[in-house]
Amino acid sequence: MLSKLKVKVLNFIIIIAITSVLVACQGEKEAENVSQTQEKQVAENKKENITIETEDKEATNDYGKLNEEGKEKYDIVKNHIEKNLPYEISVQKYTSDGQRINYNTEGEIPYDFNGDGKIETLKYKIGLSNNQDNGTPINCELTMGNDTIVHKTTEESYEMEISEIGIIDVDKNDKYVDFYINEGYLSGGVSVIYRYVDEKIKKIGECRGIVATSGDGKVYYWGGNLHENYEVFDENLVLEYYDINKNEYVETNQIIGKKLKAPFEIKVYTKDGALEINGSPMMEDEIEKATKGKLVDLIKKNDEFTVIDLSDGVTKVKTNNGKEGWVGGFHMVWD
Ligand SMILES: [Ca+2]
Repeated sequence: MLSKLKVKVLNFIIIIAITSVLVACQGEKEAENVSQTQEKQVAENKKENITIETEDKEATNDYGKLNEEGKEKYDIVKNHIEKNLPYEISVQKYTSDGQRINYNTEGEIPYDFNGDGKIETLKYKIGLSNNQDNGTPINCELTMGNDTIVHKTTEESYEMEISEIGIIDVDKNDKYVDFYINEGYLSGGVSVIYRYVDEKIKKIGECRGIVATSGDGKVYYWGGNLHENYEVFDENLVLEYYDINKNEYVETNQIIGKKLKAPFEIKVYTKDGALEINGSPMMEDEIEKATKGKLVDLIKKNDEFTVIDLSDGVTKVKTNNGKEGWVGGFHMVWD
């Protein structure tokens, strides 16, 4: 079972390595846009009513009463929310020799979770099973105000152990800041989203592992994007998201027409060639065999290409050479 996880982690690391260039470039641009939008909003607020002295939470809530550690946690959460990224606390980590150990199994996060101008404290406490040497995180007690709930993993298996506790602001137009528990890992994981409403902790949704939010009700998750990266998320690459208000997955073709920069060499095939390699990971020689005679063009590293269509899980692109073809899933190779 551990080796299965190792493979996943390895897969994940390789994905990061090959996608970070692309996503980092666009992520910076995105961060810039976010901050410009925020500046604009502040400016508009000032124009509208100068008696609204401040929408600034630090000035109106009891931020000043927090100790240094509390302020630090508050600031980190705020910083992530501003970028539409989740703030996550991992409850496990790997030692240098590959052993998985539990840590951060108990803690608290101060924030204004219900928009009343006062800071609440979200307390969490992980419950461990006794089926392994050091226990598996299988439940999490969440406390806010006078309410306590126990989140139990949807399936008490190795795959669905609790991996993170996170904070997100799914919709910046409502007064709430939401929190969630991740079970499992990456695209195989599940995030159960909670909200503090009328002094009660309520479950408001459940989707695949959260990677970012839109700020207007969309939750982006692992497996819903053309490329994914743990550090910086790029909204331009979204293929599907989870709508928190409808509680359902929604497909989008917003990527069509976008010009992207290849972070590594990309092979462009005929559609059936791309379909052959779309799916579970394959070895290099298997890929070669499956795509024999189906190669249309090569996109070199740093070359731009345009996405022109999406169909059956593969992506149609136009290269700099003016050729059109299809790109299948990005397959990782390991032995
Ligand atoms: Ca509050």
